Amino acid sequence: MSGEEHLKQGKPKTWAAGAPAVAVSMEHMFREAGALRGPVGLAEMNQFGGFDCPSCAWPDPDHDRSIAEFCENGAKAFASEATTKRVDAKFFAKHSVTELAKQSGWWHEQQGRITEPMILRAGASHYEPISWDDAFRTIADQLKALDSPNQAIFYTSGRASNEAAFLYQLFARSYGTNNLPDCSNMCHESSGLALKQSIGEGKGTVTLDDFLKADVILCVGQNPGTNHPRMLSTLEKAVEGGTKLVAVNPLREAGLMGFAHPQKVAGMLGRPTRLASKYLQIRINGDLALFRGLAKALLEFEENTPGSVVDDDFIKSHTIHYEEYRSLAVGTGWAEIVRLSGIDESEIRDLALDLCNGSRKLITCWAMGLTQHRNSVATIREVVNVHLLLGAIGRDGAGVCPVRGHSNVQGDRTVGIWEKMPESFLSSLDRECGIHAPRDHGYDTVASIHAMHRGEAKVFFGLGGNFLQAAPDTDYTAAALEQCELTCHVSTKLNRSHLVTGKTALILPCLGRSERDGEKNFVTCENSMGVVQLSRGILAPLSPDLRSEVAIIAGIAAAFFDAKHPVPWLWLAEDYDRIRSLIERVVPGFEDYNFRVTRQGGFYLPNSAKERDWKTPEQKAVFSTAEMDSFAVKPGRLILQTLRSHDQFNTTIYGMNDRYRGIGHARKVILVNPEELRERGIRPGSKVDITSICGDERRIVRDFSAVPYEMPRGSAAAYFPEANVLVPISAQAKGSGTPTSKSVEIEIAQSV
Ligand SMILES: Nc1nc2c(c(=O)[nH]1)N[C@H]1C(S)=C(S)[C@@H](COP(=O)(O)OP(=O)(O)OC[C@H]3O[C@@H](n4cnc5c(=O)[nH]c(N)nc54)[C@H](O)[C@@H]3O)O[C@H]1N2
Ligand SMILES: Nc1nc2c(c(=O)[nH]1)N[C@H]1C(S)=C(S)[C@@H](COP(=O)(O)OP(=O)(O)OC[C@H]3O[C@@H](n4cnc5c(=O)[nH]c(N)nc54)[C@H](O)[C@@H]3O)O[C@H]1N2
Ligand SMILES: [Mo]
Repeated sequence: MSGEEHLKQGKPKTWAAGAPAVAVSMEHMFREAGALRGPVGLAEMNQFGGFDCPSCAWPDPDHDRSIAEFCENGAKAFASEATTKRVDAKFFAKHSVTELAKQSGWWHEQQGRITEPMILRAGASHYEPISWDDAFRTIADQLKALDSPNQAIFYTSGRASNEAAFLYQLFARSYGTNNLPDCSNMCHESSGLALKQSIGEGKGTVTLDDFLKADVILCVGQNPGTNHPRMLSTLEKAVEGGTKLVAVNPLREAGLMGFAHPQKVAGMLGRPTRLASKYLQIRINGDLALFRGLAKALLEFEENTPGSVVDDDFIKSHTIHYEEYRSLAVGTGWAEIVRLSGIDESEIRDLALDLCNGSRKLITCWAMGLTQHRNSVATIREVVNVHLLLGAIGRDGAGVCPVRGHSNVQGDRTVGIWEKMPESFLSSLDRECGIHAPRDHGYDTVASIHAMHRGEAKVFFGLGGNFLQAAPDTDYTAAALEQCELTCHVSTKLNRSHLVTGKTALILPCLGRSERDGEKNFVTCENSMGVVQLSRGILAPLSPDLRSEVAIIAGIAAAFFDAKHPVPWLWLAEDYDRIRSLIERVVPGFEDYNFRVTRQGGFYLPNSAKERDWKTPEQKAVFSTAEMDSFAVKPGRLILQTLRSHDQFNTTIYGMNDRYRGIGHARKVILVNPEELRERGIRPGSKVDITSICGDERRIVRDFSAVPYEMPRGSAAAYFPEANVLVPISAQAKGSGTPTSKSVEIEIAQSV
């Protein structure tokens, strides 16, 4: 396999997993980690007392785990981390930064683990080794030289453990800034905000057991076959027990249609369980209209048979603004609902009928298809409106389920990674740690990019992640990073953010989650359903020069502060129990942290909405009444969504295939509704230039292969991060600030 592009298109698949998934898992494991490291590591992944899968945040069963609680993409993530290939001083001596920057993301990923700290000195062409102490001193000196702590930015990607994340934000705030943007700003920020406003809790309200009790599960704007494959076993069990699964997605994704369980004989023989009983192929960004239509239909059924559909008792005792919402939904015309959603009235009524059996057990799951649009917050609040009508929150078999991405993105936020943590958190932090945390809000991801671009922020520090490639508007973000005095990344693998740098750049290589962290230390993570669990690495570290994220942060803090500072950084890093004790004192819900987390399966954090205790200003769940709209483009243009292929984890490119969609050996592709291609006279497989339009601004990428692909008229899709060049920095979701990576206005034209 090579990173070269030579597109092969086959038929999209109609089910996911089965024998091919197992074969691909094994191939990645043996190729990268070898016959010794591979099987030993994989056997411990997601087991009680083992390490947490470094891929997605889907929970593990609370009890009865099977001997292989992982999926193909978890296996790829593990293999990528456990690889025995090395990016060491010799590698960097051989390749200049300019030369490395010419290579593809796939090539970068193939090179292996970074094994020692490296520095790119001002004006130098190559990275060279640096000792840990000198690296810490360089960072501390640079931070001291700034005019204000707000000139530094501390980014976090959601793989950092609770312990690392807590220590990191403690350092940033002790230093004097709330500039703590994270990947969540680009991910589920809209979900957190919408849920907070509507139900007073920014997290989902269901557990795995609820899935087996639901009548209907709506899976909206999510591709679990690729991005949360372990979710398919849960969905299969639910469907086998009589639950109806309904998919809402512009693309017909294999993993929503069928699943062949790799641990079952029928699954291995390629006999899948049918999953979705209805598949609503919605227009991109048509979801607000769909859920408004669903509410309208439910209210109409209620008119006809009063007391049978809407949960009156719940609405009376638990909610406000019902009457306003009811008249808004009833007054919305069907024609408008159908036009904006692209879904027929009869289909919407049919779906509503599934919810009219009196038990009202609805779960709605969603991911990036809902969160990365201009009206995402309003859309997610509309989902909640439907749940409130049915009283489908805080009850068995019912609730809302934003399906998180990175394995600890939810935990990072819980322990303080946010540019605007509430006063309650900051005041406990001050009290328990003896610091004075600043109170002014910091920069989120997009604001950080602007601040660097203006030259107002001069140090960029990344705890994991690949900021350049994850952020919108790649060229603008690159120019922003290049303005910095220092860019510094704590990383496991080489990525493009190491190659587009400030004047000086540092790479600080850390242990991966599968590796042992000393004799005794383990870390903890919170999954998508609020369960905190321990994660203990098992493999020998690939190099003696790797340090844990905790040790790296403590090292920097100790180099920056003198011994009189109230936080004993190095002492905390010696034994992570000490960090957990501190978290326990600062963050509610972590009582007896060190004890409870060592129990099998960990513990659930409290969730007020699940208990129907509404932490909104009014102490009630709130119906919202947004204008119904959807992203519209000028005639002749298309709406582009940027999404993940089957062979990547975010910006990490494991391979060049998107097996379930039938696309092989290419990533610079644009999937387009076939008629749209025909009308433009663009032949399948030919090369097109894509221009995105935002006001007067134009951004362009060239030579993408055009692929006809079944989806609603007016839509297109291309892979993240290749298409990020097209996502305008100024296009953000209202309220949450998330870049609108799923609704970009574009034109396409045959390349010349
Ligand atoms: N293997 C693997 N696993 C991953 C990741 C990975 O890259 N690889 N990434 C992790 C991360 S950080 C995250 S956030 C999650 C992401 O998980 P997903 O959200 O599943 O990821 P995307 O590929 O962005 O897919 C978005 C889906 O939404 C659909 N969609 C797009 N626009 C709309 C719309 O307007 N309405 C509706 N209803 N649907 C729409 C797309 O067709 C696509 O199926 O996965 C996590 N897990
Ligand atoms: N256009 C477009 N843009 C998007 C999205 C989209 O759908 N479309 N999705 C957005 C979403 S949902 C997200 S979450 C962001 C993701 O943004 P990020 O989280 O910033 O990106 P990743 O690709 O997950 O980061 C990969 C890098 O993390 C490092 N790494 C891996 N494991 C570890 C570890 O254990 N410790 C440390 N310190 N480093 C490690 C490796 O060096 C690797 O290169 O991208 C966003 N960007
Ligand atoms: Mo994400």
